[in-house]
Amino acid sequence: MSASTAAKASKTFMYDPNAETMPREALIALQTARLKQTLDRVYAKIPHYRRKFDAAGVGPADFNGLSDIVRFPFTLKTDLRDNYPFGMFAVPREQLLRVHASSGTTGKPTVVGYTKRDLDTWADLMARCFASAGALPGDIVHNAYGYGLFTGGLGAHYGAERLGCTVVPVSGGGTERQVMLIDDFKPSILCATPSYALNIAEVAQKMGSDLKRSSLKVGLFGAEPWSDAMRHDLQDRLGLQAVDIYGLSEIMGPGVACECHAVQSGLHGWEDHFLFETIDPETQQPLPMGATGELVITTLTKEAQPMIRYRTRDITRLSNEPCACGRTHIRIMRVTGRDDDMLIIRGVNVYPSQVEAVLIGFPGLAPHYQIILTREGALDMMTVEIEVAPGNALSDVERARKAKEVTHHIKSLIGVTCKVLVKAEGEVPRSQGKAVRVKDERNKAN
Ligand code: DLL
Repeated sequence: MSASTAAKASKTFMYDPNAETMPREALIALQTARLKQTLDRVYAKIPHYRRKFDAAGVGPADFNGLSDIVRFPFTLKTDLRDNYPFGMFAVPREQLLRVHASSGTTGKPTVVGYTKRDLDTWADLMARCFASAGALPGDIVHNAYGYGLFTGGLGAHYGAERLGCTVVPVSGGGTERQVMLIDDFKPSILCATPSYALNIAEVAQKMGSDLKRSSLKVGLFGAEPWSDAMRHDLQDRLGLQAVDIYGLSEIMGPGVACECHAVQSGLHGWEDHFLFETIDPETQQPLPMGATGELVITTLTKEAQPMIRYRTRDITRLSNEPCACGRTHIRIMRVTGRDDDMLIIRGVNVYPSQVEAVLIGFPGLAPHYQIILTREGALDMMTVEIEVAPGNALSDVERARKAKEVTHHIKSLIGVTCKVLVKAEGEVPRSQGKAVRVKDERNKAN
């Protein structure tokens, strides 16, 4: 490590350098011991796992090292649904201090629960994330993640407190008030989904508040896929360093992995608490390090609700190349989208975040977009709705010309043919939390 990198890295660790810079051999030994315990516990305490292991012909005794994990069956979101609401817990319900739930696309939500120790671990890991993003004790954290059943608000809240920050628990919505509070309280850290951060930036501009010159220094953005183009746009509008944070309720909530502010490339996955694998979503076979596929996570320390080989549906790749910040944990490279969000348009696979990367920074356009799917005959059609940049009223002819330019760019960069509609200012819906990027009208009666 060069002297300047070392200096940068040393500033980076405000939380738990020993856990984050553990040598690989020590990390493997810790993971192995913790996984062994986890397998014993789930087999003994959760009938669902016992049945699944028995059906697959494996048991905790078959685990003799990390590479044996591939012998164990996957856990899916449907397993949580089938055991709704409280059937996946390894402790009596009375020992849960909190539950969260994520809304499913159909029917019942997925319920997750935490013991006191789980909540402590979560706060510790979120504190690690804040520190890795560049937050310091004493910083003011403006937390615009939604509070409630969603894990974002409370997850960030207790992590920021654990690091010793002052939390402003503003939650999502009421965007003008958010801008006023940022102007008045002078937070240095902003927590929000990237799409909501963009909404805040836009409303601030309309209110005549220049957030670029505000107190904000770091944005902890996650809970939805976003592109590097969006990162640069947010950094530019908000005058901060936009850091990617990843997590999911089934595993814990936010804080499973986070970028470091020193390097901002790939999210450090906290391997002392989680085991990360990637698989080919089609064949379900494990992939080698560096290959792109579906992220699979096993929890190593969860007490209430351990997860064995949970299929996240998130598409990414892992990197074990050393990071200049000094952390030894594996990096989860930017999640490009979910396996189930992938669109197949005339035989071409497309993720909404790829479309985003083309649209953002396009001259004369605002970074708001939505993808509408329709069906024409047997073919799926994709229409991309985008918006003119503020104060840039275009004539119909100019809009059609702009639409053509964008169509051409999407075709040449992603390889998919789509329609583009350039709408007037304010016509594309704004996000208050997780943005709805795709509207599926394929089954809508004409
Ligand atoms: O979104 C937890 C969270 C809150 C993460 C705040 C980060 C910040 P769920 O509602 O269960 O939990 O949704 C989890 O969101 O499987 C991904 O598909 C997506 N996701 C989360 N973080 C990222 C990210 C929270 N940084 C699902 N990049 C995950 C891309 C993300 N997708």
